[in-house]
This record gives sequence, structure tokens and C-alpha cells, in this order.
Amino acid sequence: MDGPTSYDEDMTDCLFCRIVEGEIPATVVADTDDVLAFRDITPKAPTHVLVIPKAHYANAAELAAADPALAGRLIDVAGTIATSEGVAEDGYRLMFNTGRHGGQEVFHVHLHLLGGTPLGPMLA
Ligand code: DGP
Repeated sequence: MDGPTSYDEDMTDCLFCRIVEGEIPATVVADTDDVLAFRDITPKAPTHVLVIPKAHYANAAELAAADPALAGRLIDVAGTIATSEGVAEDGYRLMFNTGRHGGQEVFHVHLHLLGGTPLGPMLA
């Protein structure tokens, strides 16, 4: 699998690349060399944060194939945020929607962190 597509190449229409570039505002909760986390604009739970690699990968499979360590860092950052948001003790959900049938709407991989309320069984 190839590395990330450069922003300048053809990602000018990617919403989350534009958030990374600071062109679109977001409420940032974590910012590292290669990972950004910000609050979802339409939260589905009291805590709903999106954790993304700054580099553009379309989905979780592409990211994991190209840079598994970076995929791991997304999960690590999500765990740190869960603690700082106070949802770690009661538990939370991490989720990658992938492709149209998976409900993916933004094709820049993002890890949903949901918590702060009982979420129930995934497919209930
Ligand atoms: P998904 O369906 O997995 O592709 O989730 C995309 C999420 O992105 C969805 O929960 C809403 C969120 N979202 C869409 N546009 C924006 C935006 O401009 N800012 C922020 N913070 N979140 C956004």
C-alpha cells in the first residue's frame, strides 16, 4: 500500500485535511506531531471526539496497511482523551465507519470516541 496522498496533490476537497490545515475551525482536544483530535460537530453522545491522522488516508484499512504504528497511535490518543474526558472508568466506544455500507461520510479516516452515557449493544 502506498503512503499518504499529499494534501497538495488532490486532497483540497477533503474536509478533515482542511481542519488539519486550520482552514476550517474545530474544537481540538489533542494535537500531536501526526494525530489531531477534535469534537464531532453533531455529537451522538456526551463525549464524541474524532481522532484522525494528520496525513490523509481514506479509511482504517488503508491506514493500517500503510502505517500500522500510526493506527495504533490513534487508539492510544483516544484512550488518553477518554481519561481526560472522564469516561474511561465507565467505558466508551471506539469505532471506524468504513465505506458507504459502514456509514462513512468523510473519507479521511477517523476514529470515533463515544462515551459519557450507556451506549448499549452495538447492533441493538
Ligand atoms: P462518519 O459517518 O464515520 O464518516 O463520521 C463523520 C463525522 O464527522 C460525523 O459524525 C460528523 C462529523 N463532521 C462532519 N463535518 C464536520 C465538521 O465540519 N467538523 C466537525 N468537527 N465534525 C464534522
